[in-house]
Amino acid sequence: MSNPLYDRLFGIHAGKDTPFLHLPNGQTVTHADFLDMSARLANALIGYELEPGDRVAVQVEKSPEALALYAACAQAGLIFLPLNTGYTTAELQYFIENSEAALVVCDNAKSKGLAPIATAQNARLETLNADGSGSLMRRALGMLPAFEPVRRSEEDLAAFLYTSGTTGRSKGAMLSQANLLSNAETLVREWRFSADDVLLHALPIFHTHGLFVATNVVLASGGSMIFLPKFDLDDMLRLMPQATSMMGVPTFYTRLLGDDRFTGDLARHMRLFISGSAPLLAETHERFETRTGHRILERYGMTETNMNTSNPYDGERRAGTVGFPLPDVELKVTDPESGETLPQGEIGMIEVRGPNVFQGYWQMPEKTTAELREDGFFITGDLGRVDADGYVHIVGRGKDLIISGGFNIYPKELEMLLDDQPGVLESAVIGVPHPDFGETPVGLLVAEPGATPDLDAIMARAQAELARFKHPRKLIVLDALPRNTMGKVQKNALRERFAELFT
Ligand code: MLC
Ligand code: AMP
Repeated sequence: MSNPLYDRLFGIHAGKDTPFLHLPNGQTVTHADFLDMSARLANALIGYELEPGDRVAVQVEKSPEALALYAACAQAGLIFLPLNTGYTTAELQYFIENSEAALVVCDNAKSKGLAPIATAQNARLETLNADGSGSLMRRALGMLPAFEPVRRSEEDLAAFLYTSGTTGRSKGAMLSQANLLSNAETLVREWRFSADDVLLHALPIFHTHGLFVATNVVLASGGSMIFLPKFDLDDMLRLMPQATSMMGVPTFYTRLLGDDRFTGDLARHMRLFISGSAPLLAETHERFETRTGHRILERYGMTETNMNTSNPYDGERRAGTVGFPLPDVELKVTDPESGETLPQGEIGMIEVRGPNVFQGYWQMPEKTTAELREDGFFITGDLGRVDADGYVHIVGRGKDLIISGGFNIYPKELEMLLDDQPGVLESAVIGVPHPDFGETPVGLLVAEPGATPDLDAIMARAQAELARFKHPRKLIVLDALPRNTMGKVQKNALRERFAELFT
């Protein structure tokens, strides 16, 4: 039976004793081992009486078993919904409810808090811990290592990834099998991945970058990965000589460059360094080339679209640009107000269309209509221009978004929390430059008349409710927020004023 995602990423490796995952402890998981694990997990999932199309919400640490759960969902026709390990129980409640998940898989440490939420949702709750233990694997280990993939077509949904909006709650971006496959196969060709590749994989596997770019590309090419639980500088330096390629957010590159042990010698065996998820400073690009002789290949994508553009493998990788639209992606720059295409070279809203573009937001037809045009163009929210040579430049964001170390933070979510705190009249959250994370959030508060907000208590509240990466790095009380004649807070003025807070 046909199941294109499973067949083309996983099934092609059936019976192969070739390495797939090299673990930091020196162990290797072969393709055959991995597929055994996936089949056992698929059997376990089906045993929970899940139906094709059901959502499986997964908040677990990175491990081979966690990755096999992705494969198992593909094999069993279930929709994989990975969640940032930093999310608090309060944040998770929304995702579980909104997606109407049928199964929630979490770490033991989170299961107590999630149990009532899962019960209220009529969802099953199983555990999977960083070391592969937990109720899910316990059950899977008793299953057969064979599972006939559930029949699916390319149009069927494979995954939901939640992405926040400038206003309101997070939206579940629905990605079809074709969305994932078309992008993976394009990237293998564009970036020349092959079975000889060993990718140094230190990204989390709950976002587009680590899961759909890095992992799918390695799967589609038959290569292997040095699979690290997280970015650890010592591990990176120790293992880089065994790798041929690396994908990372800009923080990976600045951290490597910040360590004198990172030399051209360590990177000699490498064929390709790729950066994305946030802007790579031209200065980082240049320092990296001076140190190693390698020019980083920068590409541009997002949750709703996977990858849209890439600098060329052969040809000039231009610092400060994200390269050309991928072969099957159309890109245009439009007037944000009218939607009309602008003359070449002008700055406007980037819109993209192609087989990579998602199917819409889960149960949010108005949001889908607002961002995904009827003719298939997706309004990215990124402002950019295309230069005379065809290179795309991202020059800013039309959406109010902060990217810290590759994680997105929507100021609105923080502002709503800050506005609710005792003694706070109003607030504005801005991203300011940060040497390690690129940008970091700062909360600017205006006190109610006569009140003195307790900043420590407010910070503690934010820490209790929001994932660690979203915590404001600093809270500052101002007399008033600058506003334009329309009454809109002038965040640009605030960003300028506080630009040097951390640099
Ligand atoms: C961790 N922390 C962060 C953070 N990551 N804070 C702000 N921003 C981040 N990105 C917290 C930690 O919990 C810790 O809290 C403290 O900050 C310092 O931790 P650290 O040890 O310095 O951080 P580390 O764990 O090393 O993580 C940093 C990182 C990681 C950059 C390696 O964030 C990372 O792997 N980022 C990649 C994100 C990513 O994959 N993005 C792709 C999205 S897909 P405490 O309390 O312990 O001090 C996408 C589409 C596309 O955007 O185009 O790719
Ligand atoms: P996400 O929705 O988490 O997938 O984040 C996607 C956003 O990250 C994009 O809309 C861009 O704003 C940003 N982004 C991704 N890659 C790059 C890049 N190479 N340069 C600048 N911004 C990027």
